[in-house]
Amino acid sequence: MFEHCSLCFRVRMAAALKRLHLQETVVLDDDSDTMIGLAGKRVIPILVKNCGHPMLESMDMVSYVDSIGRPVLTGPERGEIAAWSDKVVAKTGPLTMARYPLLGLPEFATAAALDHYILRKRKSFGDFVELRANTRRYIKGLMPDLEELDRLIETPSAINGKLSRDDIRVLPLLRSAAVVKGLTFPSKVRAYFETMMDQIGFQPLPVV
Ligand SMILES: N[C@@H](CCC(=O)N[C@@H](CS)C(=O)NCC(=O)O)C(=O)O
Repeated sequence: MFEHCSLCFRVRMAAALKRLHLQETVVLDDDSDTMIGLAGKRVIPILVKNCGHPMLESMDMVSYVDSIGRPVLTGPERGEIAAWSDKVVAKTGPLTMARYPLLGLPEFATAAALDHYILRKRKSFGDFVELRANTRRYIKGLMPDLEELDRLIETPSAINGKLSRDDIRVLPLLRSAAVVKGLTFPSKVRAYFETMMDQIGFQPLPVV
């Protein structure tokens, strides 16, 4: 996993909700060899089951983790929440991608790993300094989506009133968005974010 990765956080969140131990290994961004050795290709997250079999799809990993013992993600799912998650990723990326390297995260612990990340993300998102310089514009673009989410949240401890896969879709995206200094969550979004992070026992990432 990478510490900054929201897909990885889906799996970590599912394990935490179940109070299951998940052995977490952070790889350096340039350590493709480890990923290829486990999964046959460069991909994150990878869940290696106790039998040694690797899983490569985060939502399959969530289902697998939830199937151990009594399931907790039993609440209803709403199409609006999945649609919200799908569309918001494009709006958070320009804000978050250029900030992750500033957070002192373990996947960027060497100069080579950090530069590897910057080079590959610069290809899809553009220059990081320019992205950060346009923070206000990107926040403005994201706020209507956060207001929409505010209207969709049913309770602070489960987006649809009872824990479901929709919580797994949304909380990791909020954890990522929360790294942006100057981005204020609407009140129900903030309450949901704080309650859920508390429920799973994770501190938010640093804010820059
Ligand atoms: N369907 C996969 C998608 C995985 C995925 O897109 N992972 C990205 C990281 S967020 C990745 O592996 N990128 C390759 C890289 O980091 O070089 C899942 O949900 O687990």
